[in-house]
Amino acid sequence: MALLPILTAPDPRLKKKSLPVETVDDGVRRLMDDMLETMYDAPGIGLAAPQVGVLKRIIVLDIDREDTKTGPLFMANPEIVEASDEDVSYEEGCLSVPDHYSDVVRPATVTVRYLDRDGLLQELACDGLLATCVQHEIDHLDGVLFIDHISALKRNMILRKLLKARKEQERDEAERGPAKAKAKDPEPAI
Ligand code: GNR
Ligand code: NI
Repeated sequence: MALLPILTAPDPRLKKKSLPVETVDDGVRRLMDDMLETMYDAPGIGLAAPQVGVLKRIIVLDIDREDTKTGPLFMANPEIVEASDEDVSYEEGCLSVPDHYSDVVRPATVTVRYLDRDGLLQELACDGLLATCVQHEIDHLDGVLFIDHISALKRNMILRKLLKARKEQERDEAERGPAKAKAKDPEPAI
């Protein structure tokens, strides 16, 4: 198993539509396992393949709340086949939009059809946080982030802040590079 780097917005790969998996083979299973490990390490409750730069329709989830304990869920080609008329608002976050949270309105319950880790067709009725999360993850497969569901004003503010934070980090790393090399220089022998 391996930890995979998580892409953060703005990144063009997060805006692309992912392609369906043809068969759930060992390669797909390995990616699912690496994604689950990456998700637990982050930590998060869901992760979609495009977040680790792989444009395939694969998601993993594990909700562990008092009311909902799912255990690890692995889904290839997930599809919403039923959604409630009733909507709910939930404060969402995203590992690809670090440190920002917004209320998003989505159907309260959904039924998702998918291929599991063994390639078997499954259907799962979801409510509560699981329903929100599975819709958030499927959005990623279509190049949609939770900030695409909020006002353009808020979205652009968040994207500007993310870009600024990234630039500051890059600048810090560039400054630390030579500083580190300096620290390794031998002490002058007086
Ligand atoms: O860890 C996560 N928490 C979360 C909280 C509310 C709604 C959705 C999520 S998913 C997020 C992990 C993530 O970015 N998945 O794509
Ligand atoms: Ni996300």
